[in-house]
Amino acid sequence: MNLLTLIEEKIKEFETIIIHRHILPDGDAYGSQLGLKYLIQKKYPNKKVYAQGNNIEYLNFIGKMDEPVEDETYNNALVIVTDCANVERIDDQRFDQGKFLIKIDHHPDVTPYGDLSWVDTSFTSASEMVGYLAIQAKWEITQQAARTIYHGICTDSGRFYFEGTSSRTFEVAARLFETKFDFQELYNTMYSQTFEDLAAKSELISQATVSEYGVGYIIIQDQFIKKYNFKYEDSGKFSNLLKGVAGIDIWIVFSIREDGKYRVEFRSKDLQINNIAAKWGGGGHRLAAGAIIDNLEQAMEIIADANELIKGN
Ligand SMILES: [Mn+2]
Repeated sequence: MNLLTLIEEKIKEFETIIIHRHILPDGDAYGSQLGLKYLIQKKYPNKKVYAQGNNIEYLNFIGKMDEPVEDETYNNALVIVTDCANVERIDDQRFDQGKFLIKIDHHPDVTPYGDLSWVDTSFTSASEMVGYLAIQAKWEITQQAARTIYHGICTDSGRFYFEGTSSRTFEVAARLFETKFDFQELYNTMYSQTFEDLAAKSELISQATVSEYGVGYIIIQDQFIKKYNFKYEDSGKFSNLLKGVAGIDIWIVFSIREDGKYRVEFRSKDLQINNIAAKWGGGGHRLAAGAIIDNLEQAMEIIADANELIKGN
């Protein structure tokens, strides 16, 4: 039996299914988690399917998390974790309390986990994997599931722009479009911003630094977050502010967290960047990675490494 059939079989077997994804969720985390939930609910209306983890306000238009389930609910449950490479980053650490654990992810398999693991870095997104699973399993795809999964593919692939976009990505997207979900409404929502957002971006751009080798970086401090009334987890939306700027080959955003540490988002035009993230205990894809560091001295070490990387190529 192939891997996808095994996953299908497990979903068929369990009456309770609990789906987790990574902390600081993005469109793909939500898309793969909720998309899978909606698909299973349509296919098996009598099963109990729960999405767990913190509810993130800016993703409410995609869907909402379920209330945290009771610990006992895990006893006879199938747990599926999507879009999360390592166990430390799984939102709600009870993920290992179920009867059977499945990992579905498109990041490099640095820390393998799960009784069953479907990891394939050739997918743009975990959402694309979930869409692909639905097609292979011949599950009915509702407009709600299609919208959710499509959003995840769009955010992780930069709307079919980033590395990894393939003919399969378009095949999955085409199948989602067949449901005739309102993609204009989705685009209008996902690409709309407030004037405050625009002002905030303009402030960050004006404070950005570009090194002589072409490393562009932005530092987001408490003051900025308070000024614009952002939440700490919102800073992810600035990851690509310096993308597509001539002369910038690597762009990095350091943003303060509630605990005083800094979240680092690395992006690169074509040089492999995830090695630098891994040096600080982070990881990710070749051209898009993340890490958490303690202070701005470490940030400067990262900039120095990025400069070296460009210099050496
Ligand atoms: Mn992803």
